[in-house]
Amino acid sequence: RTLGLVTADLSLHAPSQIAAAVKRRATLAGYNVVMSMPEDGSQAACEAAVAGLLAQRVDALLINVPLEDEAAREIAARSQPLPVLFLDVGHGAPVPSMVFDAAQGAQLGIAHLLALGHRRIACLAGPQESVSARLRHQGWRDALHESGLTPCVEAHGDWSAASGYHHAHAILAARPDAVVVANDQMALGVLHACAEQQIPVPDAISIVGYDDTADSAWFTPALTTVRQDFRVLGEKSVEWLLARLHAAPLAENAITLPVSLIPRHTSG
Ligand code: IPT
Repeated sequence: RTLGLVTADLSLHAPSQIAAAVKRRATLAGYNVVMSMPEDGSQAACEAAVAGLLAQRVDALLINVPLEDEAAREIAARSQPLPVLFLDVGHGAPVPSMVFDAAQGAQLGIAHLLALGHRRIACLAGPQESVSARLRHQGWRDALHESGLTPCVEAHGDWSAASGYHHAHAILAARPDAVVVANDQMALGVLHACAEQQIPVPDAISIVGYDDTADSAWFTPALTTVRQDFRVLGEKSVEWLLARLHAAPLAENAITLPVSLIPRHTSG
């Protein structure tokens, strides 16, 4: 009995923590997990990864790579008749999905900074090819707009700490009061740039991350961030597949998981 997991780059913290959580829950249920990591972000690469897992006779599939609606629909069709659940698609995607609430997460980060009195807010978004990155970015803009504000500067990184560091230079040059960052790894790069330029965090600038990966409480200073509970995602996604495998009629098709703000020491 085997579950297949198609996963985004496991050198990134979030996908690796999701994979660990999936593995833990599957083991508990007596299932083995086989993983496949597509070579790039293309639909073809994802389809090849799915085909590879189907050839290994998996019983069900979890897909944790960012996919546009049409690509997800095709992959779901190719996976039939196996149960398949998508973890990184848009809210209205025409496939079974379990996704974190990106609009809520974006709103929480902006509301936190506004409540601290910040008005010049910079946005460091994730890669434009990622659905979740776009939703977080749009959520920030919407939340700022509600207060009559726009981002004072915007950039797109690739989720890595190196890209956060690289883009921090243009962002810090715009002298923002605060930066919302689409993930904790990029926030780590921004913190490094602040330290280098001797810009004190949070006294001169506040930083809010996104993910709350296991290391984020150990950044200097400890990172204020939006928590996506990867353990809960791993548990619930495996349970969803198990319910489908046992033909439980109650399994919902589009599940949104809430996120929460974890205030630590990079905001003030
Ligand atoms: C998303 C993470 O928030 C981000 O940091 C990055 O690791 C990305 O995954 C990789 O695809 S979490 C995902 C379930 C939207």
